[in-house]
Amino acid sequence: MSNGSEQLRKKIKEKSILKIGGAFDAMSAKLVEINDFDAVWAGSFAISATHAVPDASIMTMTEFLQVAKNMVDSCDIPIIADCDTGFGGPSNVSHLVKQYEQAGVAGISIEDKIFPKQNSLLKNGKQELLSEKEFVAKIIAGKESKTNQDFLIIARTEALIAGLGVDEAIKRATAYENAGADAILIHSKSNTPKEVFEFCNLWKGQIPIVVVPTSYGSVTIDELIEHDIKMVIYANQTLRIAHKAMSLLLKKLEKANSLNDVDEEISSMEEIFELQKMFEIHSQEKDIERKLRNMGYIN
Ligand code: SPV
Ligand code: MG
Repeated sequence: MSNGSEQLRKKIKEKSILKIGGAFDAMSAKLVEINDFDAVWAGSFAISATHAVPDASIMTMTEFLQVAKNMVDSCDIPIIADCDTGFGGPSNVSHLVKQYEQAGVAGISIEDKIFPKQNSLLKNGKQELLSEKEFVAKIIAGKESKTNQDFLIIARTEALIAGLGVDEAIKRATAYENAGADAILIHSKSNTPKEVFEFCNLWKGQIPIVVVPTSYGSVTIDELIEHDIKMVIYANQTLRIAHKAMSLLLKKLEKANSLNDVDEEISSMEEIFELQKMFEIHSQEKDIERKLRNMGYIN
């Protein structure tokens, strides 16, 4: 979808908050869309998990890009791609911005950690930050590589994740806005929204704030709106329910005497046919048949 960026900017202007659903492939992205979310988060944790590899800069840019492209091809809502640390230095960010923009992705997120990064919520994970200057260089490179000015570069600061405190997070976020970022993702691993709210209260910038409340799940939409947070990303719940549902099903199926023991619990073939647009083939076939008849190939 080529106007994803424009659509995303319009929603940011018009809505009090955007709900962004995490997805890991085209089907989960489609389900996010069908269930009325504003945009899709193509997260590195979930996509790495579906390849059964760690969320630690193991997959390559082209592998992540292919997954995002599949989502773009199957969805009409904007796709936001989690590009970790930008897969390298400023030249890598420059390349990825061109590639993702061309693929129809609405925006990307890059974070100020050192490559290779580890998932932010991993207990005792390595969470070392790049210098502010080096990350600013990446933002400049990304901004200068846009051809569509609506394409969003979300700068994600991991200052709170690295334990550096709210003042450092504000300092970095301000520098990232000045360098040309289009939004700030402030991430936190705290189990309350306190430090994120402190950040919001101190924030003097003009660009929108984005949060991923995985670790502070009790926070409400109303509280997020009160703190002027513009986008909330539910990053990995679809992945975790898929993992749980498949595990439960397989446990039961392995012990089952017949498939009927699990039939009630799973989606019907028709529901999947609907999602993959199987029924459209019928109307396309009928249309081709009519045209062939008009052309005299069929009586
Ligand atoms: C992701 O979903 O891949 C994220 C968010 O980056 S987190 O897993 O919390 O780091
Ligand atoms: Mg990630």
